Amino acid sequence: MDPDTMTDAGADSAHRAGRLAWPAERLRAKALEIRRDIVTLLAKAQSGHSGGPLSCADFGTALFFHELSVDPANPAWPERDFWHFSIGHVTPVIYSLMAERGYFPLRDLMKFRAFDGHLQGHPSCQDTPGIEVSSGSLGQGLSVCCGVAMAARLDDHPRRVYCVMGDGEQQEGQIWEAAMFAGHRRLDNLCGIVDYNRKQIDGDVEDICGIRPLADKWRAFRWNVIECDGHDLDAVLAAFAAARAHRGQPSVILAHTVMGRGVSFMADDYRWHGKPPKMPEAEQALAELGTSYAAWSARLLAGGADRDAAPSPDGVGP
Ligand SMILES: Cc1ncc(C[n+]2csc(CCOP(=O)(O)OP(=O)(O)O)c2C)c(N)n1
Ligand SMILES: [Mg+2]
Repeated sequence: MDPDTMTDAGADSAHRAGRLAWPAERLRAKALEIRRDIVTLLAKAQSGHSGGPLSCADFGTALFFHELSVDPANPAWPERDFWHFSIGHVTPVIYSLMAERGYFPLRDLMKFRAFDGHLQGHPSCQDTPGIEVSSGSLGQGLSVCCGVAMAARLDDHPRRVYCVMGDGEQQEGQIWEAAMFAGHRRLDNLCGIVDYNRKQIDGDVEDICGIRPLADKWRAFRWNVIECDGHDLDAVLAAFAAARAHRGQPSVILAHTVMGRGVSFMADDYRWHGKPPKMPEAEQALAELGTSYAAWSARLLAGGADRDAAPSPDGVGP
């Protein structure tokens, strides 16, 4: 199934205008830049989470640069899709995706967690344009997304709703209340994405409070379950397309990932859940990613809002 050639029956063309629909090859190049951003902004701040942001980098890039219909120059664009990271601690990837997509200047990434910046450690809708709902307290995001999806249904609005969750986060009871509601209401405009990296803050998810068999659990709550390699962009695009095409049930994509993916000494190690690289570690990480701290921080500091990546659906804007 080729996601680029799929058409949504009855999809509203105004709503679809904000979708970039980049092909996998271009997404792979952007995902590398996202990883460089993540390491650089963490090294500058010397505070924040490394592991989860790196595991979300590939499917996150597909979400922002292929799937979502948004207008970064006008975050409140009424036709927009709704996206929400229920795992608020992965701000390094959220902010990188937002800046690279054109929500705010790339240089702002160098003020992550800084008093004179607008990028809090966890997403704040009062500080950052484009953040719809603050998050950080795990378990709440799917409930928010259920409300938005239900409202879109009642308004007969073509908006789709995307909720990124963690695998450790699946231990939160509130997720399953929301899952039950969405399944019961057949909210097929709702798509959950689970960053299934098998690690959480203090170890292996299966050792701390096992979530297996996760696919069966979601199916039992009447969801359409799609599993994919969350680092294989062709597979991720196919998963998004399958979710978009599915009718009568919400879909959840179990994206199998590796915590810390892309940096050898962080990969698959839960101890990188919540700490930033020290500067020598960042230099090693950035060398593995094909750049250096000096080069990449200079690129960020020189960067405005790259709206080339994000043409305004209204044809307005830079
Ligand atoms: C309600 C709540 N309980 C605990 C925490 C602390 N906490 C932050 S991240 C995290 C681990 C989440 O695991 P996972 O969803 O797998 O994210 P990952 O470690 O893979 O980034 C925990 C327990 C929190 N933010 N909210
Ligand atoms: Mg995890």
